[in-house]
Amino acid sequence: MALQLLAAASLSYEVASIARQPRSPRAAVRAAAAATSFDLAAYMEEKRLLTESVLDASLSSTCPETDLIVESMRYSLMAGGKRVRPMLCYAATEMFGGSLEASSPTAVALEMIHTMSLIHDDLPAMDNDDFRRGKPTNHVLYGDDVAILAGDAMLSTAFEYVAKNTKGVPAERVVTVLAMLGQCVGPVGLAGGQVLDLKSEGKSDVGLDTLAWIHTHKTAALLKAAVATGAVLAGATDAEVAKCEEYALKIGLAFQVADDILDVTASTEELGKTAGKDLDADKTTYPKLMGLDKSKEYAAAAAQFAAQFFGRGRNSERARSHPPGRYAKQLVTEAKECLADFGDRAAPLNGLADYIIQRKN
Ligand code: GRG
Repeated sequence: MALQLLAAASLSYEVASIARQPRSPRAAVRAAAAATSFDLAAYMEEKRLLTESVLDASLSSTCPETDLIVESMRYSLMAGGKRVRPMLCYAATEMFGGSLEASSPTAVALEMIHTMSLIHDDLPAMDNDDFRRGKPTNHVLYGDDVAILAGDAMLSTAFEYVAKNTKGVPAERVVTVLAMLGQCVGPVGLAGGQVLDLKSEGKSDVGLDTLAWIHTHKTAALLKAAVATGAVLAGATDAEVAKCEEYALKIGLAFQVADDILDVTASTEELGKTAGKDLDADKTTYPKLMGLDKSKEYAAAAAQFAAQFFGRGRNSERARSHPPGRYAKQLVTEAKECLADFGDRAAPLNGLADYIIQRKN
């Protein structure tokens, strides 16, 4: 099934922009897709289906002794989610003419790392949340002990999976990918960003620079790794990879700003996770530092991204009523400029950036 989807995705991408109607019924996605000649809605749905398929095939218990931990891992891995990181990886690979087969193990690893971070983020020692992706969190179902170990096992499996399953790619590229994945989880990645985030809670002297550092590492680092690894696997040069990383950091920052805003504006049902957690924990967020109105303008790009790309209806209306601010426009313009050399091949990544703001021209 995964291989069939891989083949279908490779073939159909060629004609997607001219021949296909968006398969997603989501009006917001259709509207944004219509803003570009590229059929982003179809592209996203194709990559989402591919991701679900390769994830499903990536993890199974091999003996009765591992049934419980693998069940717990699969529970969170297959719980849905937007699959943004695999999509970014696939889009970058295709931009440089690489094959989806070559990047699929890395796409799996990215989603495993992301899922691990969500399991750990939800633990009582961290954000203490009992609701994620519209379902009870891993520790609520399996207990803190198993959830911690499921996260740990998911992290190590991610690296094992890339090392064992990446085929047809020179070994040095695979080593580079493994190094990039390792870096984005460590002190200058998810873990470091999360530590500073936790230690900033309840403080009144945390400034925008610190907040940007938190977001750049806690959230944007994995998005950066997603785009960069996709590029590396396809044989992009160092300079090309650097352009991709710059692009990803810009959209990554906007992505987390949207999360901050949604935490205070959207409902638990809409989010699929408990709303208002940042306020409760007195976290440093853009709304806290700037006020909600100013941060909405600052991050109208991100609100658009969340509302339209991710189909949150109530937020689509909100996003429409808050035209993009100067900073948001600049952010997306800069992100797209990073990909200017790649011409039409950047359409999928540019399409994602286009969701960040609603352009008037
Ligand atoms: C254990 C080594 C180690 C690291 C983990 C817990 C942690 C350290 C970091 C937290 C990282 C985190 C949860 C950042 C928030 C990122 C974010 C915006 C998540 C939401 O991503 P979406 O919207 O979620 O893509 P879905 O559910 O759609 O996949």
